[in-house]
Amino acid sequence: MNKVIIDCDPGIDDSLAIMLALNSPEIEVVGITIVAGNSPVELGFKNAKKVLSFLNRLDVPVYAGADRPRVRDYVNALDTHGEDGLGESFLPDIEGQEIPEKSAVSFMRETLKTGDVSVIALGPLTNLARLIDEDLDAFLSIKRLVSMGGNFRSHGNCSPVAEYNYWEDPDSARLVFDTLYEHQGRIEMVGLDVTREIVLTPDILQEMKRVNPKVGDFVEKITWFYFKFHWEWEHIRGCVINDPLAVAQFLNPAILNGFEAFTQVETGGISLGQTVVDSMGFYRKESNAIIYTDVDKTTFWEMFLTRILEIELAQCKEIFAKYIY
Ligand SMILES: [Ca+2]
Repeated sequence: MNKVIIDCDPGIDDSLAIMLALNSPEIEVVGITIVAGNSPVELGFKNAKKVLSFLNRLDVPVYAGADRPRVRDYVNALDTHGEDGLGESFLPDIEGQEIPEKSAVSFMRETLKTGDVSVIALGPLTNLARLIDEDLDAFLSIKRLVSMGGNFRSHGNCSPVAEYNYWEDPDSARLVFDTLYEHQGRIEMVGLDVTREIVLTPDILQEMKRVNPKVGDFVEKITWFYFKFHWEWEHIRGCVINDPLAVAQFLNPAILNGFEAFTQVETGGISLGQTVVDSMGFYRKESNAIIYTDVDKTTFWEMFLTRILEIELAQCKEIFAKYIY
């Protein structure tokens, strides 16, 4: 069994990623750690509990982590995710679920030491940077590190060149990439080049509701606000769901393709948060990142839909094939 920690900032697409992960028998989610990002950390904690409660999986522990970026001021993304961080679904808080004393970083320190636990990071990398500060060995023991963040050829989503997670806390992202370089580690960067290909359209959502009303209605509740946002800003009919792709790639490494390169994150100026990918090898430095550039959309959607809707592949193909292209 592959053990994973999901480090996230739920967040609409984080919630979909948690749903995918917990419906995947190949992995055991040993804990969910929350970082300030899309939502402030207390709200992210509450939202994780709402999703776990929906999935009947309140047994999965949730820990609260960093409430602000390493250096810069915290800017939330509630304009994108709604004032409750879950698409203004205003689902009720789950009773009796307090933030535990143990911090996200303490939990990571204990859990990662065994060397057989991976991290799927779906928010800013602040918790991981704090882990580097507090316990470098534990950080270096991460079995596999998959991060939704950054971009290579694709334009940014909160500046012309920067993706939100790394823009929000570029200093932490920088430290994570630099530390991996120093210790011959790797981060798998699931950036906007590939996540922009994953668009949940109204057609897909409609069929999801028909096939599994309970799950479909829940997904509609949390994504509807996001649909409106995408129409207003990007004129996309549907919404880009970034985070589940990182989970899918963890489960099936054939979904994404890319290349290895030395990569750094800019921490100032007009390129703040940009991932500078040395794809041509100018710096003659060893790679510290796998940069994904191609996505097998059909395989992604088949995995996502069969698992969260709990349907067979044949049924999935029959219903959804016409909407996935
Ligand atoms: Ca996220």
